[in-house]
Amino acid sequence: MRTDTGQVFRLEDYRPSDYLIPRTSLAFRLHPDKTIVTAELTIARREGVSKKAPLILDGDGLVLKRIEIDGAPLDASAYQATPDQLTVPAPPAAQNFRLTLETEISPSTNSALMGLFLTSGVYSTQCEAEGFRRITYFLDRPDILSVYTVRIEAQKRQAPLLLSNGNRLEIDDLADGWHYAVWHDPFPKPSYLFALVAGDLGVVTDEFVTASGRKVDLGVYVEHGKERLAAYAMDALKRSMRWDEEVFGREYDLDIFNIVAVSDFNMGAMENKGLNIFNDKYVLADDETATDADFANIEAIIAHEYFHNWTGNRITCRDWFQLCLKEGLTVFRDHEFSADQRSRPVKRIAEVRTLRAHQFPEDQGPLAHPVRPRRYREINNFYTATVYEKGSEVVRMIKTILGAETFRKGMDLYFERHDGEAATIEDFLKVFEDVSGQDLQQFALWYHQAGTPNLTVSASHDARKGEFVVEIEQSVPPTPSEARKRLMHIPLAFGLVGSDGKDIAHGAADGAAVENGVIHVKKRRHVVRFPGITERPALSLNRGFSAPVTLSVEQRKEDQFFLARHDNDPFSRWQAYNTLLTEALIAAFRSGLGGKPPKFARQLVDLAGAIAADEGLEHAFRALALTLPGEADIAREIGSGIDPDIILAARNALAGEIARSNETAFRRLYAALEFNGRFSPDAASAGRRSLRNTLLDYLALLPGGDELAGRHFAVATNMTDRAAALTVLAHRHGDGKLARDALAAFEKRYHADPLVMDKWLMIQATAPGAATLDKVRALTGHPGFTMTNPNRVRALIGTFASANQTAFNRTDGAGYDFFARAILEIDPRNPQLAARLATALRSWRSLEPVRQGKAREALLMISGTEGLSADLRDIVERTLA
Ligand code: B3K
Ligand code: ZN
Repeated sequence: MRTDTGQVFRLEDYRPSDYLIPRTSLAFRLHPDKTIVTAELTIARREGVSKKAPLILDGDGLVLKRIEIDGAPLDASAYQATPDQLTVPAPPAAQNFRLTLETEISPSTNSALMGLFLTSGVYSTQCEAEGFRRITYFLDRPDILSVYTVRIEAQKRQAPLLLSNGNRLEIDDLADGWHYAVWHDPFPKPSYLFALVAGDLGVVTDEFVTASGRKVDLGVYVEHGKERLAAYAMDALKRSMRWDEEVFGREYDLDIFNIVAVSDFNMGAMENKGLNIFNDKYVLADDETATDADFANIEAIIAHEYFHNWTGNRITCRDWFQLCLKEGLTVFRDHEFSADQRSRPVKRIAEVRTLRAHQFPEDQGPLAHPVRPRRYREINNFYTATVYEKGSEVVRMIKTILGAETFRKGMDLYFERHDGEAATIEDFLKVFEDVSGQDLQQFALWYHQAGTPNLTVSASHDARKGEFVVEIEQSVPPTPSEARKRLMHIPLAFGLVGSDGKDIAHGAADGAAVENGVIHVKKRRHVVRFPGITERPALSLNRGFSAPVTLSVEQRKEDQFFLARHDNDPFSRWQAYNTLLTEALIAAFRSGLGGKPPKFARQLVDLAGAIAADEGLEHAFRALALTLPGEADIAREIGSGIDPDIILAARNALAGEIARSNETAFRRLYAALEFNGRFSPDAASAGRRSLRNTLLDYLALLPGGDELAGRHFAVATNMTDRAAALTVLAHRHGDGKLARDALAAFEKRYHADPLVMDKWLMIQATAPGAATLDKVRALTGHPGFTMTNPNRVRALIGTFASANQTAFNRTDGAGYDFFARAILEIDPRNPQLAARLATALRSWRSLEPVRQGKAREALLMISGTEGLSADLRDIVERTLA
């Protein structure tokens, strides 16, 4: 483990390296704790660099066994090797030379899961961001592009399968039961995209013929016996390949594309060139084991990693500050893919919910950073919702500002101009300036300034003048990265909705650039006047969530209700009802603080029934509209002085009232949505299940609710319904026999399937109420749980901290204490996992004083511990700052 050196990396310090590595040959002789890695690097001094420039390579925990230059061993005085660095102070004067390095590494004890590791009998790698330096000394930075040839030797019985990037050149037997394979990747790539897999796995194969008629062999490798569970992933891969050709004009470039599923992995998946490595959670699925949400995630992540082949691999990042160049853009691409494969409005609502749940709190708390950060201590801590999700929103805004056609021209130019390069955000913005002739300087602030901008809006109608006036003011709150903010360019899509629900055509407005239904907010304050408006319209704002901002709109309740029923933009229609619900819940929270029971408007409660029954709306849309804002959503909107118990009580009260008032309609619909046909994971079928399960959630609050949920559980024919019913039972009727029986039945059925048991752990970890802590503590001793597998830890401890407001934030601080101890136990083994978990404490300052004090104690306990990893120390210190 690397302990903290306290070193801060700064964007302005970037400079090109003195040396390049045009070719890299690696030979692995695989052994659990004595793998020999021989690297033969062609080193080239960059044009114009002094012959005296020392060669300094990165390492991380390495032991150097042998070093040669141009075939001659190096005298001990000619180099210095520490675990973290190799220095050759006076390399040969020639422009090019060959450096041979031999290192010995231990994959079986590599519990950090960075570099080469052996878990569950499979050797695999993870090199992004800086894991390659745990394999051999290298210029381990993304602007060093090299052509790799990789030879893998292993015992054939243990590892009949030997994979690396690119195309396979050779495979043959060796003496004593060993064999080898040689792989060659013709595309120069950064070291973070190197990958190796060796083991004994099953495979599903298929092929894809590209638009230009080239055949690509596809393989999805999984544990033996699980091949059947890889069918959906394979299908998603082929759909992704076709989509990228059709929508972005991007064809796959190698003859082989492989995906390998592994069960111990720190992240979702990794886009290594031609050899994507996946957390098995995002590959394996069938109706018996996966929920509709799992299917949707698999589709999105398969697409995401595949799309990286062009946005990330062919064009990579100059340095890690540019991470959003590949991540934000690739998230945008996978969002568009899912929108095209499923329902665009439903997908958009889901994206915005995710953005608000993960990115907004980050932007509003101590870990806020710009989409393109300017400094970091540990780059692994910057794979954040801001870089990914807000990064995607920024690309979406470019498309909104330029229009679809010009955006596509810009993307084409980006691929043409930068293919084979390591690029920057400036390069990316420049292509759009070049194709559009627009100056994007002010817009670029979205990359440079952290914080969620707020727009304060009010509108008035002058019937006599026939004028509708909208006043907009922008502000960007200070964040740790920038105390003072500059004014942003915010593209605000809008509509003026008439009493028939249709948009009123509006003539030229003055006071701001209004173009194609978008107000371009660029100044602090805009007054936008719409002439010729005789009837007072309802103002529909930020349609499709055109900008990732918060809005404070002065709006009449009647207008909000009107939009919730009639806005012709489906996103805004959902938003209007969601805002009404949120406001009602905040009011209920405030009256709860004063010890008064909440009161909810009849109209609000009745609207739920009307939405549920509206046949003009997709099932999935109705389900999303009927899902009340989560406890964390409500807390975020309240902002400070949070008491999660009062929020839960308010939310339960509203849910109960909606259920009681709409009982008849809900029961009828619940029955009508029953479906006994063949399972399909498609969006329409999933939407139907989702609406029915949302109704179950309400009906379970009524007398006999536990029996209803018990029945739903007993007759379920797929995991979506089964998990939904189990959640209702465990969360709403946790003390009852039906809940206990269902949990036991689920465990009995799936005890041998760790991924399904993760759901069982998660459902229990998220049951509201202080008592859940003891349950979670007990579950850490369950035979299916282990602190050494990231998926298990995230399912039980991660969800407990990030998704159980009441139990985690217990007033006595016991939730924080348990959590802090778990993090300290994990950190020495797996710093990345520990650091990622710790971000669950980022909103501690918004809690009421007692909980705030307890959370701070837990953070101080972590930061006061000696020998913390760089990863964890960075998060904890920024959280406390
Ligand atoms: N690029 C990887 C993430 C790597 C995370 C390293 N800590 C997966 C992805 O975003 O596609
Ligand atoms: Zn990615």
